[in-house]
Amino acid sequence: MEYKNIIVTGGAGFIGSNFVHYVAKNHPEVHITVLDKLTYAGNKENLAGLDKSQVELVVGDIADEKLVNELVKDADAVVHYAAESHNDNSLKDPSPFIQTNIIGTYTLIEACRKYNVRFHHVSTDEVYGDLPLREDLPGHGEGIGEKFTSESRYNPSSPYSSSKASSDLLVKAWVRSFNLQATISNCSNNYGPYQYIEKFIPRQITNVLSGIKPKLYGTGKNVRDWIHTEDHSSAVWTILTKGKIGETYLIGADGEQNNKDVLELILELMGQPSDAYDVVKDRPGHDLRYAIDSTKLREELGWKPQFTDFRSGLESTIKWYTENQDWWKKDKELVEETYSKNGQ
Ligand code: NAD
Ligand code: TDX
Repeated sequence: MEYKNIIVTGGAGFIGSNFVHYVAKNHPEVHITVLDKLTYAGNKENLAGLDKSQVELVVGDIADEKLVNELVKDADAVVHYAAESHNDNSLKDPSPFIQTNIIGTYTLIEACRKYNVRFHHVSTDEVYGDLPLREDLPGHGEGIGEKFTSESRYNPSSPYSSSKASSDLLVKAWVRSFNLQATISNCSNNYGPYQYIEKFIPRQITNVLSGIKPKLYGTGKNVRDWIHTEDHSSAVWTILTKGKIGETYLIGADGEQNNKDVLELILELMGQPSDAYDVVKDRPGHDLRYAIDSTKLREELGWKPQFTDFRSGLESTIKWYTENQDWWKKDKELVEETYSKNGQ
């Protein structure tokens, strides 16, 4: 299926803006309307350099029914990235997570139902809760049943992940009850350029660049399944254009790493001693391990990740934060002050 006029919600945030750049570069015939509220995590600069006749930014809220209806009625598809996305923030104040992630998604799917517009919902592996650490499993977890699939049980841990799980369930119900033309994807942890500096990898890189010691939560044994954001973009485009309506696809690139190893690699790549970090207070309810089985997406839709060398992906991400200090420096003090008040 081809789409000529798409709306990308949250297209001024980290993953959304990477998707907008990806589509602008690889599919120049597609017009993109970015609908973004420009919260603290959204930044017009993330769309700098794009042709304004191809990419239009509308600053607004996905929960604004009137605005959403006006935009959706003229679109072929909505790719929905907008969300409150940070677990730590959701533990301090869940309310914007409920409003944006649940009410916002509801507003969008109602508009898509009304105008019969294709909807793709971008979600997270965190809706499935966590897996035990491999070291705690018999045989260190080699074998069947150790990764999330689209059949895994929903079991979210935090206000963030439960609000995302709620939004997934709304989309599933709208497909079944109203024949909403929707697909869902649940992706693992992304890294790459334009990621807001509250998140693990950019926080540690910009700490080193600012002469602050990186901060590791708890034991550092928690495992995340890292994927380069450009691979997430190609996967979402594949699902949007080739995915089967009503299906859920899990996106991952077999990138499991524990936080301590990732931090030590950042330190090594930045020329620092491997123990030059502080251990800080752990996150309450901290999920132990995420791991994605993306066989369905690979075998049914023929998708394959390209950026699977984590070391070189991390090197280019470090280079990006080093060369774009104006992009993050203005926020650094406030982000660190907020963490520090929380003992992190
Ligand atoms: P982000 O916080 O960097 O960006 C979110 C964007 O949404 C920002 O531009 C923000 O201004 C916008 N936004 C927030 N509330 C809005 C509202 N009410 N109306 C309009 N715009 C609003 O987030 P991200 O890390 O780029 O994540 C994007 C999506 O991908 C989210 O849905 C998230 O759940 C999902 N996801 C993220 C990851 C990850 O590793 N970061 C992994 C899997 C899935
Ligand atoms: O300073 C830190 N030190 C640290 O050890 C921070 C900010 C995090 N951590 C740990 C917590 C996690 O185990 O690093 C890991 C990654 O943390 P985050 O970057 O906050 O990501 P996570 O909680 O795993 O969630 C991310 O991936 C799934 C995104 O923020 C979500 O939006 C996405 O759904």
